[in-house]
Amino acid sequence: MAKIKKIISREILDSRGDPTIEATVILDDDSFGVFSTPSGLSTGKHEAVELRDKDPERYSGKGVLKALGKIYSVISPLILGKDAADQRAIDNLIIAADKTKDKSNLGANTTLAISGAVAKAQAQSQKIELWQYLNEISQIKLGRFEIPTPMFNIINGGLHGSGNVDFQEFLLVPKKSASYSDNLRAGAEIYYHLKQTIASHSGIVLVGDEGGYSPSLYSNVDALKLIAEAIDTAHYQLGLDVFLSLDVAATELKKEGSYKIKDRPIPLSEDEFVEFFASLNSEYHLLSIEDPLAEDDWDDWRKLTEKIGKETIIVGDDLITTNLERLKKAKAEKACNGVIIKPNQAGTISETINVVRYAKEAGFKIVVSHRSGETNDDFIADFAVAIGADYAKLGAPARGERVAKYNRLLEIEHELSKIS
Ligand code: 2PG
Ligand code: MG
Repeated sequence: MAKIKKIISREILDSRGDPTIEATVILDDDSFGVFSTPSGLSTGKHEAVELRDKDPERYSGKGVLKALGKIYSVISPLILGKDAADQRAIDNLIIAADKTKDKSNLGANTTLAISGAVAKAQAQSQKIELWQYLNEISQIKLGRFEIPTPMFNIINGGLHGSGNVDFQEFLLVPKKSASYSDNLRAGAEIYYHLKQTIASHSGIVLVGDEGGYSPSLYSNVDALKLIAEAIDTAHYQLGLDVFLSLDVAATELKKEGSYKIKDRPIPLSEDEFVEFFASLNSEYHLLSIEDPLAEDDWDDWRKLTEKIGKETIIVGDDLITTNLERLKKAKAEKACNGVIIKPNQAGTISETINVVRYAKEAGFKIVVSHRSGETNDDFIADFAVAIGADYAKLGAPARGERVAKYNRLLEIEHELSKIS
C-alpha cells in the first residue's frame, strides 16, 4: 500500500495560452503522477465549473492561483497520508469538501487535477499501464482491450473557428474494422489533402483551436463538400473507408428561439432545424451528430432521435455534460443514443466512471473526448481504452497537444499487440 506523501501544483499554459493546473502527486514509495486539466470553450451550462482568479490584471482574469491555494489549504490536508489505491475514497473526500453540485467551491479544474494525478501515481506504484489500472478501478468487464475508433476534427467552426462556419466540428471517422494505425494514417492523409482542397478553393488555409482547418465558407454544407472532395483525392471512399460526423454545438447557435445558420436565409424554428438534419443526413449518411439542438430542448432532441436515431448516433455533450442525473433523463426521454464523456465536466475520475458505467448498461454509444483547450497530457487516451469507448474524439491529427493523444493510442496499440 502506497500513501500520498506530497502534492505539488503549478500554473501552466494550455494550447490556447490560457492558464491551467498541473498537479503532481508523490507517493511514499516514490511513485508519482502528473496531471494537467484541459479546458472547454463551448462549455455546457450544466457542467462542473472551473475556478479562475477573475483578476483582470493577470491573464485577463483566467489565472488559477486561487485554485492552487485550494489544493494547498483544503485538498492536501485531506488526502495526505491516504492510500492512493482507494481512488473512490479520495474522490469522495474531495467531493465532500467541495460541498457543491457543480464543484464551484474548489473548481472542477482543481479537483480533476488531483483526482487524475492520484490515479497516475497509483498506476505507476502498481507498475502497470495507466489504461490497465483505470480499467481495474472502473470495474468494467471488457472481453478484450481495443483502441476506440478515432474521430478527427478536420474543419473547425463555431467558437473554435474564425467566424467561418456555424457548426463547431466537421469530423472524419474511419471504419471500425481497420486497425488503429491504418485509421490514423487515413486521418492524416485526408487532412493533408484537405489543405490542398481548401487552398484550391479559397486560397487561405487557417487552423482553428483543435488543429482543424478554418476556411471561410458560404455554408456549413460546403464544409462537408470540401471534406468529401479531399477524401476522394486522397483515394479513400466516403461511406466505405471513412464517414462524416458533426458537432453542431447548437446551444451557441440558438438566438431568440431559432437557429441562424449560413445555409438558410432566415432563421430556422426548432422543428425546421430537426428537418434540416433529417435531410442533411439523407444526403451525407452522417455517422453521428453531436449537440444538434440546444442543451435544454429535450423534446426537440427526442424528435430528432426518433427520426434518424436508428441510422445515426445522436450524441449528447452539452445536453448531458458527463452528469449522471442528466444521462438518466436522456435515457428516460429517449433524447439521444450516444454520449460524450469528458472527465472535467464531472470533476473527478470516480464520477466520470459512474457516468460511463450507466451509459454502457443503458446501451449508449460512448465517445470519450478531449477539450478544445488541451496540454500534452495524454491521460484521455488511456481512459478511452480503459473503459472500452466506442470512439475517441481528440481533434485534428495535427498540433502537439492533439497528436500527444493519437500517438499514445499508437503506443497502446503496440502494447496490446504483445498481449493478444
Ligand atoms: C466539444 C468540445 C471538444 P469544448 O464541444 O465537444 O471538442 O469543445 O472543449 O470547447 O467544449
Ligand atoms: Mg461538443
